[in-house]
Amino acid sequence: MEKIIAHIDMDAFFASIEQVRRPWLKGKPIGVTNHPDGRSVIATASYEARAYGIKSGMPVKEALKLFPDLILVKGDANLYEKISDGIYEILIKYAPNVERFSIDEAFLDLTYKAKDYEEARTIGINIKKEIFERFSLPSTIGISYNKLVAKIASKEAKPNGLLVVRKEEADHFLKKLPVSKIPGVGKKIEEALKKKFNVETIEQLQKIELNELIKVFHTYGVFIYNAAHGIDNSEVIAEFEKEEEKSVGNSTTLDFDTDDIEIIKGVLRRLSSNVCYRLRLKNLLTERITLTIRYEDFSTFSHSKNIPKTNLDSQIYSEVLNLFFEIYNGQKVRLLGVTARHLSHIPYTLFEHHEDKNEKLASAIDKARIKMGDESVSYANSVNLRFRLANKKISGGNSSAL
Ligand code: TTP
Ligand code: MG
Repeated sequence: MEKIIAHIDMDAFFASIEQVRRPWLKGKPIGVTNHPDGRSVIATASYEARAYGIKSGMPVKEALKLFPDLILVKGDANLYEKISDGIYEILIKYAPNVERFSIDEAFLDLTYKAKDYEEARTIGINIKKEIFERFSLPSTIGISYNKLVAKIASKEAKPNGLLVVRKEEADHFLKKLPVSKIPGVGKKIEEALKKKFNVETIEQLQKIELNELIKVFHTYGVFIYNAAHGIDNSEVIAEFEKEEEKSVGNSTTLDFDTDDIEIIKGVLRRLSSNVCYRLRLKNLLTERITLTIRYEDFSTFSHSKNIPKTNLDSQIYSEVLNLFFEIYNGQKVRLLGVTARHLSHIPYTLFEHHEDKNEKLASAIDKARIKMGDESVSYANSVNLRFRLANKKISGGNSSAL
């Protein structure tokens, strides 16, 4: 059955809120920041300020150089979160499946709520109206047959818009857009596509074969290929379903058994990086790390540690390394695994430079490109099961056997 998905994104969210509670700022070029004294970055700018080139993530100093009359407003994260909660309360009245994607974005699965796109459009109009009546805030909605195209549609319809892209219209709609409109395609990927394939538009990207993209971007190439063709089979994950995520793990059997510490360190670094990348994709932090070692004789040991909440490569790698040296017995290693447990959702990151985050994601993807044996990225449960099947010895001390 073809789905009907809506993506809602509030317009200049923080700036619009500030313009509502300080009506004299309405229609003015404002920038919301944590430190109006110039030490921080612009979290977001009103559309009036965007006309002067002011963007999210821009250092305040740079913004003032570009447009000295910019009005700086100190942000109020608690208020924005409260309003975000209020918007969510409105959305769940319209669809049981609502996925909160960021502080001001959500996906709604309207498949069983709307019999066709016209009904979905009416629901969209009503949602926009109710949010405006309750909070005086403008929003934009994209409606399509999957999350990807719905999200691109809402971006194209901004501000205060509503755009329906039917499945049969999607190809035409996507073709004319630059590749940067694909969510997740940041500056680095954009540059690589230009350099390697001379590709700038989605229409040009559609002409590149899947295997060519995989050669350059590895698994991320599959995502880029699918996105260019409007393919996205991911589900709208309602908030109550999200809680089920218990662990994220990554393990690999090495190409050859080794006791070369440098090789082992390299593999642990990549495993940590892959786990972190997956955590970041799912907006999760971990508080417990488990390292698994299987030696050449198939004996398998695991060792865990509670750590401060994180999803950063460097922090997790250094903890994993400590765990390794605490239990390593000098034998040749056959398999290594890193698992993150005790997961929690990241509180909405405010005032963060999202472009940096994308760059971090992109560099994590780059690292993941390096092939490591029969690398398997999987959830810990399935990894555990496979380990249990092959497990021979059980370790003592404070390590726990799988
Ligand atoms: P966005 O939805 O990306 O931006 P926006 O709502 O301000 O504007 P648009 O109309 O283009 O959707 O982000 C939502 C809020 O998240 C934004 O108002 C402020 C905050 N934010 C940051 O704190 N830092 C950032 O780098 C970005 C992009 C957003
Ligand atoms: Mg927004």
